[in-house]
Amino acid sequence: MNRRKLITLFLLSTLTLIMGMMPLHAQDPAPIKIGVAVAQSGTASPFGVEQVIGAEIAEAYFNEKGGVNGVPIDIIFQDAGTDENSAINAFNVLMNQENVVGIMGPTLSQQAFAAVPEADRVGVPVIAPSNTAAGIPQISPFNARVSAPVTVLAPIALKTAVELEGVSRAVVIFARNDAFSSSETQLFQSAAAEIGLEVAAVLEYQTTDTSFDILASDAIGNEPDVIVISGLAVDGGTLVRTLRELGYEGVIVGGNGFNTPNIFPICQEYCDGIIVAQAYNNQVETDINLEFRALYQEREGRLPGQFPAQAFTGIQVFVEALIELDNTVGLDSFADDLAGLRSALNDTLLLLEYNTPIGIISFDPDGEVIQGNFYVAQVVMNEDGETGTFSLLVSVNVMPEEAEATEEPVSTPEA
Ligand code: 1QQ
Repeated sequence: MNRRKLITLFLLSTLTLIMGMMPLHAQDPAPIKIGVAVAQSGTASPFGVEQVIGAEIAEAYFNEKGGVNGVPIDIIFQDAGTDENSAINAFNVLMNQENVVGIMGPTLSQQAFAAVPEADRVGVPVIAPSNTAAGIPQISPFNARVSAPVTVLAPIALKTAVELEGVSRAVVIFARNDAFSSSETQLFQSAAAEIGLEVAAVLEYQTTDTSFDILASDAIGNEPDVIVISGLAVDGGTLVRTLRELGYEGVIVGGNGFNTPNIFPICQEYCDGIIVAQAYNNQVETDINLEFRALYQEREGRLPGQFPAQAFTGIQVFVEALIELDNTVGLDSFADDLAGLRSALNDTLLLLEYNTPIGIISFDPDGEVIQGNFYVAQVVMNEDGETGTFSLLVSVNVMPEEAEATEEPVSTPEA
């Protein structure tokens, strides 16, 4: 064999090898990109970091189960910060540069009112993992939430405080520059009126405030036996701390902003006793929750709270809707039609029922979550004054078709 034949043979066999590899490569489809835009920085990050953990656990969990009929999902994180503009920017990067099929985010309702209209313009489905203010699903037909509205949660917490602690005179405090806090306090105030709880004063502050001495003195001066706070984790936790330092000994009811163990290092031993309503409880023994709880505990060395559970759920909604869409229409049929895929995904996700760590959920046509189980917990701090648990007080079942909520007190602590 001469040199030229040898080269030709070499080239031919290399070509065969490459061609042999090509179909294999073509069968290995690109992962499906799902965007997550939550608060990885700023004062909402106590919630956002927990949401990242929930989303990462979901990514690994569903990929382990085969992703979307064999195609893995790839979660693209983009820090949505704590303000409106950062959320808008994160949404734009995910939609227009990363070409994700859908977005889970942002963390705050305040941000959602600014960022979701951007997704609406482009036609990208958005799952809100923690936006609880009134009006969130109505921002856009492309917006659904897995975070139950405060309409359900706030009155439950207040009723529990009255029933368990016998309180009668409240001071209500809220952060006026935050959409969620302003929305939640309305519900606390009307729930107070409904159950005959006297409201001695309604006081306001801003989430950017750093000193709460004047506010706390003012609140205490009204001689309440319960103080009801609608704020976020850092400001709310600092307010609790200040109230206790100034000698307040009554009951404290916190809203959804208190629903993360990340408040523990903020109010420390003074977090003890805060009553808070929750849309998730980690003691629920469904298969999916036991799996989620074990994965979270293995990774974080503690039990999960509401924010990672809702974030896991948001990703689950996307994955299961994508599987349904693939089974019915075939994701391949969209080829390069990303807009068509996004729109079909939005339509599909609104129609399904999901068995998730937060229970069995579905959506109404607006994208409002339909969820049956809620809980009231009380913070129990450990000796170290840094760690603690949400101990379960009451479990509430509010199925929409039932006229009245049934309540059963629970004795098992959340541990
Ligand atoms: C909202 C909230 C916050 C407490 C979530 C982090 O519920 O902004 O709607």
